[in-house]
Amino acid sequence: MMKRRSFLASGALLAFGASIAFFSMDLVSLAHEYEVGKIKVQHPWLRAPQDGDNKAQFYAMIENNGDAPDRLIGVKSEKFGKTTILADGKSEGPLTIPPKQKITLAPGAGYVDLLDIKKHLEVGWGLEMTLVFEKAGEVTIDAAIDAPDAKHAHDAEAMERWEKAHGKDNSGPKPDAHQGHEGHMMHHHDGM
Ligand SMILES: [Cu+2]
Repeated sequence: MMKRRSFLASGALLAFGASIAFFSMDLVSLAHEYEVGKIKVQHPWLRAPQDGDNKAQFYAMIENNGDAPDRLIGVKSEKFGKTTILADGKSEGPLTIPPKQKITLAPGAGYVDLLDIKKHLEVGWGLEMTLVFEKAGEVTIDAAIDAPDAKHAHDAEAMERWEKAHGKDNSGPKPDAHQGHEGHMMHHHDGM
């Protein structure tokens, strides 16, 4: 698992890059990427569940440097149960990555639903999970856990809003910050 600090560092870089040009993330994607066979996975991240919910959405940029199409056919981890791949954001089905192309799973486009999450996913940390590609095989990645309303990977603004709403600003933890939140009973702060 990556340490929290490295996520914050790369988040700051990404926010900086994003403010210049939203689609120039390549410039700052030096770290946080994984390779298996001809497939490269960049900035895997997820939107943490809303308070009290147990499902999250997974996103990433997936590049196919091979000469043949490959498909993302599975996503697994002991931290969640069933997953549903929605390549077009609407209907269930594997995600095809054509040769020499990069596919971006992002809010408003394709994503993977992670269901039956068995553990609290702490925003700002990472979740180890395995992606299964039809040809390239399996690769274990560390997905950044972003705020439930994050617009892109390492969305520092969304994280800041989330931290304020959850009493995690600079004034330190406030034990009562969660009172009145729905689903507080499911909200365990035991780290990852
Ligand atoms: Cu990243």
